[in-house]
This record gives sequence, structure tokens and C-alpha cells, in this order.
Amino acid sequence: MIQMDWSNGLLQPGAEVLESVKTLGQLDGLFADAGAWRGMDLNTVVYRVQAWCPIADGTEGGLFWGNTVIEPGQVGAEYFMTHGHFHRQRDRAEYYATISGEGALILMDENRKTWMEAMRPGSVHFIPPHIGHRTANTGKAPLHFVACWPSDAGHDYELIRQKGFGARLLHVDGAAKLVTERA
Ligand code: PAN
Ligand code: ZN
Repeated sequence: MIQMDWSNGLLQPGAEVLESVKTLGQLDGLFADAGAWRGMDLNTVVYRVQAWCPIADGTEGGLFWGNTVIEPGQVGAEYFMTHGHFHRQRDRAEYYATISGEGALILMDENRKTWMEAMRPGSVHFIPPHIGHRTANTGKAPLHFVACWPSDAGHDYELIRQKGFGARLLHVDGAAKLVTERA
């Protein structure tokens, strides 16, 4: 058992809770506007992740629990966002549930068809098998959400690192708009 603060999703640190922090500097190449990225303080924290892994990574039949906090911000017109990934075992699904803040869950199938679901306090999202997923903060406050995924899902970042998603979430005319990449 561990303790979670339901007001923000944060997990009590402990031996089974892994923590990571991603700064702008660690997200080189993620955002479309490289010039805007270079002009920013690269020590700026974009997001933090906690993962409670009560059994070994890769174990079939188990579950992991996580918490992600994405800071508000933009690189050029593009909202602060996570790397995004497919699960290494492509047929493994996941739940996300928003605690606070406003954002978007960006989803992509294996043919690069990309769409989004709005994230707001209380929204619960099912990420189907075979679907790449990334989240972005479209609001002015931190976006907090929790997640639950199979312990044998694994993470495949490589495909998305190389090719990105089929669309980017940009701030256009005062609103969040999913803009399809030109081929
Ligand atoms: C989440 C994500 C978390 C950070 O726990 O791992 O939000 O996103 P990236 O892993 O893409 O950097 C999840 O989807 N786990 O499977
Ligand atoms: Zn995932």
C-alpha cells in the first residue's frame, strides 16, 4: 500500500515509487519550433512523473500506477507536452484520469491517424490497445493526471522520437487546435 493525495495525485515517495523530471533541455527535438526552444531557459521543468511499480517491470498480469504533472507553457505556439509513446507490447491498454488543470490527450493509431480528447478535472480516458499517447497542458495551471497500465506494457519511445505524431497541438487564435503535419 502507498498513500496518494487525491487533491493533486501525488504519491508518497518510497522504494517502489520511481520519479522522473523532464526539463526543456531534455526534450531536444520534441517541439516543432527549434528556434523558440533554443531561446528558452533549458532548465525549465516541463513535466514530472511518478510511477508506483509494486512488482517487477515486465511481469505479466500486474498493474502499475502513475502520476504526471505537466507545467503550463508553450514552445512557440506548441503547448508543453510529454514525449508520448506506444507500449512496447502494442496490445496493452491504459487508463488516464484528470485531477486538475486543462489539457489534451493526443492519440495516434499505427497508421498515424491522430485525434484528441479534452482533459478536464474528472475526465477519465481509456487508451485502447495499439494506440500511441501523449498529453499536453492547454491551460494556465499545472495539469495533474493519474494513470494505470499493465506491468508488462513497456514503453517504446523510438518511433515517436523519430516521426512524432500525425498532428501537433498548437495555440491558434486563442484556442487549442490539432494541426496536421504536412507530409
Ligand atoms: C504515463 C506516461 C507519462 C509520461 O505514465 O509515461 O504521462 O509520458 P511519457 O512516458 O510519454 O514521457 C503512461 O502512459 N504510462 O504508460
Ligand atoms: Zn502509456
